[in-house]
Amino acid sequence: MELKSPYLIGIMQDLVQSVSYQKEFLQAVHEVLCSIEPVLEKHPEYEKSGLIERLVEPERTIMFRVPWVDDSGKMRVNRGYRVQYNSALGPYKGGLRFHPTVDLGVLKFLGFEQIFKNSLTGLPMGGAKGGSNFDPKGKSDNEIMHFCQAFMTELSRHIGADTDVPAGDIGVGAREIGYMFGQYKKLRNEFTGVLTGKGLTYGGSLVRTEATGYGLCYFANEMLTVKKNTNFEGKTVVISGSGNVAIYACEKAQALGAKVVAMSDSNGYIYDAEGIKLDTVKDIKEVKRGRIKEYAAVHPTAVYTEGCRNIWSVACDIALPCATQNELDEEGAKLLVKNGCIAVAEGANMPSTPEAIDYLMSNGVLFAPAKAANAGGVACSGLEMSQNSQRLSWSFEEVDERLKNIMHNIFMTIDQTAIEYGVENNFVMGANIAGFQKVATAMMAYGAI
Ligand code: NDP
Ligand code: 2IT
Repeated sequence: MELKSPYLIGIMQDLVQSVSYQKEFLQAVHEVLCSIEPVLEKHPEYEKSGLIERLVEPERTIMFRVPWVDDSGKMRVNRGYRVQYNSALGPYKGGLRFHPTVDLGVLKFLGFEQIFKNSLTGLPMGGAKGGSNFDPKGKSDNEIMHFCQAFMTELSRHIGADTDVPAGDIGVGAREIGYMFGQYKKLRNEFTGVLTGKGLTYGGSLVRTEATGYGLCYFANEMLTVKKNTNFEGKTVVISGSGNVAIYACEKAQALGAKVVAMSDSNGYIYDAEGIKLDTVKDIKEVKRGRIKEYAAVHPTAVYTEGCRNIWSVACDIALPCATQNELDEEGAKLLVKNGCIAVAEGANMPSTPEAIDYLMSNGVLFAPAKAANAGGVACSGLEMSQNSQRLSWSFEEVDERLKNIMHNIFMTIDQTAIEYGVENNFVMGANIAGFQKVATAMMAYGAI
């Protein structure tokens, strides 16, 4: 895709000049700006009020030192961040990522995407993202606790149930949320819904653990039903990653009648022609915090291949990239098309490169972009916030039903938006335009802020 509007070209050029090194951020912005060009044609007042210049700039960025002591008594220092991107629709909301690759560019891309994703959920949430370049791999429980407490000691000054509500992302799950929530509660002497993804005994919501993966499958299943008159039943599925999103995508895909044949981590992938035994994956990943390689030792008929990128060479009908950004490139997309893949739905954030997306869409593969397809996680976080405000907990069935409804509404919205703009089946444009419209309308209502 290429930009044509001089206004948007100017904004993109300024960004490229000022933050040329923030590659992922520039990639995310470029895609959104390309998509919203036709909306700007209808709304010349947006340019006059500098709407897009404001939209691409975070409202606030917090960067801080995180000093913590490791098990040998040595002082370690990491960098912590919170990018509070846009609060037009509600309190800042978005996950925290702990991974050595985290830097400002990565968090700006994630925070920027989160604005539109949260808008699509229909719930009142702004967009944010945060995290640290801390690497949880190989750290003891004690070290994780000390790091989380040190991280929250600073972060606690900047967040709050009505201000900014973080949650998990890569490297941040229930254990980390527990340590951070405990520290916040102690420092502020208040018990509020300041984080989501909490444990069930202290304000967490049923279904939040499963929500991103389940929501992804609800979305993909509906897309297949409406657009190709088919569904997951009897399909072969490949899922990259083996973390929170991948595991619960696998669980729901299997429940919907599909056979999942491959999963991965950053070291390599397993192929099990008989279908992945999810209990084994859960035991390795959730209980033992081990490597996916160990699956082949438990199930000798499965094959482990070193290196994660080749997972797309495994033949499938449906591919669900659920690991990390830019993990599916044009080469991977070509393999998927060659092997007859009919749908790709993104569980991870921005897992497909722009070239991969172009290739998939121009070869008739249904493509569900992350902003829409993985919105179930943050949507369920929004439901956790509602329950916390009410001081009530809803049943599994109730939350799951609401999640299904939200994913259904997102699909309908982006499908209809794409049709309205003359680009039927282009869900990238449908999602970007529909997500943007609500944020733009709110920002215009607020005037120059
Ligand atoms: P987890 O930390 O639970 O799992 C991450 C998985 O991705 C692991 O299998 C990990 O392998 C793999 N992975 C991470 N980084 C890389 C990398 N650089 N190269 C290859 N593999 C990698 O995270 P989640 O499952 O929560 O998140 C996965 C994706 O889903 C992310 O893009 C996240 O932003 C997105 N997402 C998460 C939501 C949530 O609610 N958790 C909601 C919406 C989107 P290894 O163990 O080897 O590092
Ligand atoms: O990318 C995402 O949407 C998340 N990591 C979940 C954010 C949240 O606030 O639940």
